[in-house]
Amino acid sequence: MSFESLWADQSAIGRHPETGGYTRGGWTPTEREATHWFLHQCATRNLTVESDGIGNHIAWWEPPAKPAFRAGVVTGSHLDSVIDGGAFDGPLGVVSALAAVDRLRAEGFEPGVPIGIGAFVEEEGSRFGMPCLGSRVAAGVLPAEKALDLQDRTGVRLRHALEEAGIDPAGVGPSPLLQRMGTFVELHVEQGRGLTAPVGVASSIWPHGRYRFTFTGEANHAGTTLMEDRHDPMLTYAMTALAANKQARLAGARATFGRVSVEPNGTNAIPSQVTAWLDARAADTATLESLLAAITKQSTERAERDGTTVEVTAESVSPIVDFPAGLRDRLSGVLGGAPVLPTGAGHDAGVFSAAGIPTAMLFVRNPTGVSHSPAEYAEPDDCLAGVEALAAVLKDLAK
Ligand code: HGY
Ligand code: MN
Ligand code: MN
Ligand code: MN
Repeated sequence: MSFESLWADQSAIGRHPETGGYTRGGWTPTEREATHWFLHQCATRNLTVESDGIGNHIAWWEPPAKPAFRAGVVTGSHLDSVIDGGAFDGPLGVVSALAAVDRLRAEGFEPGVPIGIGAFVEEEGSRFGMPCLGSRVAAGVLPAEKALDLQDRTGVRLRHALEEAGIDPAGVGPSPLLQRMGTFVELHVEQGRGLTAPVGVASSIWPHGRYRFTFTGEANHAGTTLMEDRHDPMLTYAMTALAANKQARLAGARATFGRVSVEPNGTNAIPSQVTAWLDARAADTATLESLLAAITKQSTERAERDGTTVEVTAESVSPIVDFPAGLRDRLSGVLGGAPVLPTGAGHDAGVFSAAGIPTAMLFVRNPTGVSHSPAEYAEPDDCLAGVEALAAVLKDLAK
């Protein structure tokens, strides 16, 4: 099956007819449909699928002389998306992996070690708020109990979402899949404007975190309460969002508030509480920490003025990931000196690298430089260049 037909098949799953975007939250029907499509493609290629308790999968192309349990080279990414996200973030890595294996088989390559194709669940954390949820549980950095208690916006806990998807929550925990992951290479659409060549190699992932800000004030009547008598958490939130934007600009960092909920969310009552999640990122850990401290300080000062309170909880923090230089340079060399660049986006590759697995990433050029939006794009020729690059890298690593 050509890359083009694989891509057409997969990207038809869950595409919104108006926006062209995708909302594939973990274990939701459209994400399940995409996962089942992937598993079907693996079955038709006689790949041996190994799955873990939370729903990560690695499909293995074993060398002909089938040795016993051996580590191999794994490539892959995720099939879930953010809310109204783009087509490429995640799926491009999974579809390119299938196409790269097809290409290597077609040219008669026989791997010396197993080659695995991975699909890791809820990487975006768009449903349960925890980025790289599947890979973090697999790597043992997120305890199963904490993961199973996570709630989505409708109040459904992960344990119940798994049961609804036919998955027994008792199986959730550190994954045996990682014991066979000798090397991991993730191909991913580039998500800024950093890449001028069709394919690049990642040097590092910025440290980043998600922080829950809870602003508490005093519910009251929108029409009868004098302005000076109000304790409006919406005001404190708004001023905090402005402060975050200013501090991020000053620090050369990035800060965004999202996932905002207002209680009670009426039109004629001053709310009692506003909850908002801050996504903060910086090129180094010290800058990230000082950015968060500056935003929290200004938020607390504003809360004192407003007669409200603010509570900040670090929901997830991902340390900087510097991909191993030897592997990075090996990939760049195989690709004839492909450009090397950092990314401000988190990835499953970051989790596996932090778990001590030799890891690398390939980027495919994104001319719009937009991501987490239907405007995310990669040219067909650049996608094919990505498949060719991935096949060359797998051939080099698995020979
Ligand atoms: O949010 C991120 O950085 C990644 O796209 N999951
Ligand atoms: Mn991604
Ligand atoms: Mn993403
Ligand atoms: Mn009234």
